[in-house]
Amino acid sequence: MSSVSILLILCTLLLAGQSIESARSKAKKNAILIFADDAGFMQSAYNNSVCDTPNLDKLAARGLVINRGYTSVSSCSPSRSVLLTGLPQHQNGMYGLQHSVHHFQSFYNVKSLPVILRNNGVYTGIIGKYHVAPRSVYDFDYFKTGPIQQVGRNITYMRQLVRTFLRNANERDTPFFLYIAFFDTHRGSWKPEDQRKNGPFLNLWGDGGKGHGRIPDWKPHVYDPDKVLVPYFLPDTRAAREDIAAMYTSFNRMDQGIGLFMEELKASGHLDDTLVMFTADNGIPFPNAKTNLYEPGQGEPMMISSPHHTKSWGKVGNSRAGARKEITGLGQGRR
Ligand SMILES: [Ca+2]
Repeated sequence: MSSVSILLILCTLLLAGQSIESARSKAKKNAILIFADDAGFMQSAYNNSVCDTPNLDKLAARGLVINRGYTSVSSCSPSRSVLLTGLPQHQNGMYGLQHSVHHFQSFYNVKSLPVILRNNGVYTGIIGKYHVAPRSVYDFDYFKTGPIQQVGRNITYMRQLVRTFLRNANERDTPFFLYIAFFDTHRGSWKPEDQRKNGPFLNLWGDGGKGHGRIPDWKPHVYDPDKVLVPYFLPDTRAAREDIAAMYTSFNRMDQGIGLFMEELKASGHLDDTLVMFTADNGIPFPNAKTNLYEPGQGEPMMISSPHHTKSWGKVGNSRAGARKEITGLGQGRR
């Protein structure tokens, strides 16, 4: 069973089961799934000591770090379809990418997580990248999927959307499921002029530089290419190091966004009745990783923070602590 299937089952059991539990208790149980795009193992929880991830570190301290998480397919739309249906792509129909000429979509009779939850009285929302179809299969009550960069990288804008969603949930007085799908750390445009302006990972977009705009809540971190950790599956070249440094900035922006969302969750009164999960759709956008069946393409970071399972806080699931680090000597990757 893939890790995303486990997540789906967790959500369904937790949320849909409340119609039974609510007869006994007024306590609500909610879920937030934070989904990164093409993100790797840059958190301290996975032994990266260079990229700053204080908010994912806090989440790790409040939850379980899964050390053997995998996607079903190392490609965006199919991975998301599996996440949201619990069915492998050959059963849900999303064999390839949804957008443009690829034009894949799931079968009309597929039941997705948000629709199942809605039918059980759960308020559902998506903020960020969608990349699945059709809407009738993958529908949410609160649907904020564009403009794409604004809903996936502008952490101030995303924070406002999260606040609105949580306010709506409180007004409805129902449990909720919120799917926050970042565009970070996907690469930006391949056009040389766009890369020069915004950086290869849109790492300059919104940093306050000339023509970049400013994301008010973001404090950009710039990384020295000489100090980044080059994974074992990449050549240690200047070009690779510069790309990794840019990706760290994008990853750190996401981390800062997660900190903002957790503040909003706390302010809404739901920090202690909400399951928070973090994972990604496929490996990092580098050779041997994204779209490949190798470990760097299929392996995903994964954390699950449950306020009801405090004994698991700070622990690592299926740990072989230090083994990977010792084998590669790189200090980056799973434990
Ligand atoms: Ca992706």
